[in-house]
Amino acid sequence: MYSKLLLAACLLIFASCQSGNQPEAVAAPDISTVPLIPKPVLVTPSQGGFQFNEKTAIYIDKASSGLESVSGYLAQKLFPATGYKLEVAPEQGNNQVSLALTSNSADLGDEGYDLEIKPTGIKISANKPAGIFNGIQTLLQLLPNEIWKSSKQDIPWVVGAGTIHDYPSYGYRGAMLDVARHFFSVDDVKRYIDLISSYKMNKLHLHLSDDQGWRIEIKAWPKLTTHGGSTQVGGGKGGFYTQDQYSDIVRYAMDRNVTIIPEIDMPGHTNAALASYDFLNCNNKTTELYTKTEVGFSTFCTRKDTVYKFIDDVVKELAAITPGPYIHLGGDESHVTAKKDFIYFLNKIQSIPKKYGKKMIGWEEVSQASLDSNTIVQYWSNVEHAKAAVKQGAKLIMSPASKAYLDMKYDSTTKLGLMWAGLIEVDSGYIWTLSSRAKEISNDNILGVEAPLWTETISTMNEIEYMVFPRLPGIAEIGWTPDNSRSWDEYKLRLAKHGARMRAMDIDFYESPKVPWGIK
Ligand code: IFG
Repeated sequence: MYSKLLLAACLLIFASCQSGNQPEAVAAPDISTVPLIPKPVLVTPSQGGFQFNEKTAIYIDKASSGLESVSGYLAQKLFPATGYKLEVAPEQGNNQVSLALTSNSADLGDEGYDLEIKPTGIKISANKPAGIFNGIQTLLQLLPNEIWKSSKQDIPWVVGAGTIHDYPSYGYRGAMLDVARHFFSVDDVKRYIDLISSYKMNKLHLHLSDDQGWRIEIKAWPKLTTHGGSTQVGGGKGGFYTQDQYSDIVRYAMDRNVTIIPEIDMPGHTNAALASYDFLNCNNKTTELYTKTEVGFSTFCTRKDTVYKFIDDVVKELAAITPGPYIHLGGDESHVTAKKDFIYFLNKIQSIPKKYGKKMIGWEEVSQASLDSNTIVQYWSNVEHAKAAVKQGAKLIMSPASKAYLDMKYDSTTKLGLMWAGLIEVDSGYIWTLSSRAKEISNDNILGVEAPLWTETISTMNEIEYMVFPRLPGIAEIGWTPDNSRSWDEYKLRLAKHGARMRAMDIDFYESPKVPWGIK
């Protein structure tokens, strides 16, 4: 009886707090029961909730500059499903989502936020716009799943009251999309950015060149795309991004707190370039275009000045259209490059990104050379290379193939994907921590995590989504949520309830038998 009275009282209080002509009071969900991914650091529910309506506005704190983009993003994300056009209000008041940059919470860092929801309004505060963006992602996940619908839904847009204090464990939380084996359109890449940014991932590494295709226009060397971009695995027509299209992707990503990291793989994985320009080959003969999926058979000629001039031209043009601080120059699987030539090559190219104001990232094999102090090493399969990198003082991006390669099959029945690094079911892809790969590798050597999707066997957005979901949300959580507050037994229940959100996002995800999808 008592609890019924209490509930009635809460509903009454809730109903009376709302401004504007409110429909009958609606129960507000307890925010600690909403299946948020990644799991926030601290969620404190309180009674009642906030209901959006056509008068709800956004307020930008007068002392906060640089919030126009995130404010526009919030309005753009809310409009399709609610039909509410959130205007920016000139003055602070009730029935608003107010955004403010404050520096009174040091533990938030650059990407953390405080989200406060009261019946009278919502407030997101952070030290930087990135934190506001991440607070918006959490607010969107607190809204009904229908918020992802592209047409107006007539439901009460209610968010439970309470506060969330949240910030990431690692600064580098990323995904990689291989657009070289199979080419993907600008729209597909933008969809991928929408998806990874909704889980607070902030890096997208684009694998832009490989044996099967060169995917970015380089004006000084046009045949890289007109010839080298003309096909793909299986012999299809391939494709490439003009520099304008690449800049469009970069802008779209930037508006979603995602930094684009372009990769031109070298000296191996270079057949598309070797087929386009003869001088890149030691025998001065172009190779044939390649549409199968072997690796390790190609190499730039490492002793020609013309090759380094070519690389300089490529990096110069790429750096000019890449506002982010990183350029990835590959370095993996150079099986036909003599070791001394490989090391000579690596020692020469590391200065090129720096010349254009960028930091170089390389796959773990680059740690066989003497690493420039700025070079970042991406660990993927041989932990000895990762240890060698740490010994040289390099920072690591953790992408262990046996845990984070999203092209690995889920189990032996998965039609898509490969299995050379093992099978990665949803539980296995979640049950690991970045600093447990070797005792010599501790958190102060680690920038964060990245989940690569290689596309030898993947050629459509649906196939991307099937291989990437539901494992990517787990990777996002490994990068965001403290290890000591993560457990598979709790996560699998939250992921099960989160399934409805992925369906509302039109994600064609793999319904793993490891997850109790039916629970409420
Ligand atoms: N290894 C190759 C990729 C791709 C992958 C497929 C790296 C760094 C196997 N290199 O992973 O090009 O073929 O799982």
